[in-house]
Amino acid sequence: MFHLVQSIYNKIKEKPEYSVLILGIENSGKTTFLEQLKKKSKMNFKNFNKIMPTMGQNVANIPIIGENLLENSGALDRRNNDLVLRVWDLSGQKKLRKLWSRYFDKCHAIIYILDSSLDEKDENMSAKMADVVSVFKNDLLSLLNTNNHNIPILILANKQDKSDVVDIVDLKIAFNQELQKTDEDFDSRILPISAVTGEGVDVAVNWLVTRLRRNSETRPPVYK
Ligand SMILES: Nc1nc2c(ncn2[C@@H]2O[C@H](COP(=O)(O)OP(=O)(O)O)[C@@H](O)[C@H]2O)c(=O)[nH]1
Ligand SMILES: [Mg+2]
Repeated sequence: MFHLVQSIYNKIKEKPEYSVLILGIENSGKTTFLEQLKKKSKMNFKNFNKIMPTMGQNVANIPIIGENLLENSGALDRRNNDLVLRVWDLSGQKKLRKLWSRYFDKCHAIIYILDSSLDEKDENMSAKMADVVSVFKNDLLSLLNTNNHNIPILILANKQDKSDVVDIVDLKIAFNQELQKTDEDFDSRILPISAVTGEGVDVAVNWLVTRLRRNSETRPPVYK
């Protein structure tokens, strides 16, 4: 009886909503990652092969139960969620990256996603990664202001399903160097994922939700 009442209550009460930005240069897998979140949440999602380059933005509300997506929570009904991630997939094209910073003050977490795969044409792996790190620095880190110091930053090394990928340790060194240059002590983490297979995505969501809950007094969610 208690569980029934609890379950009905959960369906009708206002839920805390946290905004999460997905940033990263074009082709890194931002939209595929968002579609993977929808897939794991038993929502309608786009066929990964039919995703076109994003011109404006894509937004989706992802239900979370505990620290998990529906797929991993054991629950059958997403209305039993206890919080919502409002996930913004913004365009990574050069001229549109300037718009990212407009979203910083209102967001609760930032995901920076990168393509960590290497193919024959990337004989110079450091050049490819230098670009990824410089966008992280110039379009993200350096535009965060003092109101944003408690925003957790999750860096996702995507496309881990490919045969040749950059060593995660090298990525940690490169990104941590930039993070340490700032005056703020950002809560950050680098995790390997594949947006296509979904590998690593649950761990990533878990890391984020733990931070969002922990920060909920200093960066309160919106109730909707
Ligand atoms: N192999 C592989 N390809 C991926 C992965 N994630 C994205 N892609 C591919 O990378 C390309 C760009 O993905 P998209 O989501 O449009 O990137 P966006 O520009 O950052 O939104 C598409 O061809 C995707 O199928 C992944 O985890 N593994
Ligand atoms: Mg896109």
